[in-house]
Amino acid sequence: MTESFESTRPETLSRVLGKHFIYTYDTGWQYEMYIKDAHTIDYRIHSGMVGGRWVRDQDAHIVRLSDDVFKVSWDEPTGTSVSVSFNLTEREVHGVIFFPQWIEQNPELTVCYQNEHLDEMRQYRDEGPTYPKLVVDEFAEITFIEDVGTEREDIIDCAPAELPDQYTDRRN
Ligand code: FER
Repeated sequence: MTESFESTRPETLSRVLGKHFIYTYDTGWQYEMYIKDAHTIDYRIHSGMVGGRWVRDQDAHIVRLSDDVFKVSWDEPTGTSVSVSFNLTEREVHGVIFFPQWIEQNPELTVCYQNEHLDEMRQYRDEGPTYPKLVVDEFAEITFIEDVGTEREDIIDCAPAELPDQYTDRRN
């Protein structure tokens, strides 16, 4: 287990806890995240380099930067590190993803329901190669937000699929 220090203060997170987001990066990569509680996210990747991948109960560090800006950061069992900031007022996201070299070479190895392959992912991570990492830093537009409350197991509960327009067009 990696040592971890964090500044998450649950009492500051009421505006983001229980939120369910769908957003599209400027690259066209489409992601979905559910903020399950102050330390936990579920997510699905609908399209992009690792489209088809989905994960539940990922431990995350979640902080409030202002009334409407929150940052969610975590370290994957694959060795990928991610930090995603949500601007709720402008419905804008900025994400930075640090991919180990082995994922850039074979992204399909991570395309699965990760919870059923955790040991396999840690093994790939430890085999590498890790460096040089692929750093992807991109803005995204939030196309769907709803507040579903915390601790729900029925928000992200199956593999990603093609999303209907109502979730991918921000005019909705
Ligand atoms: C995101 C960017 C990257 C995100 C998840 C990832 C759910 C995860 C990438 C990976 O594990 O390969 O905005 O949100």
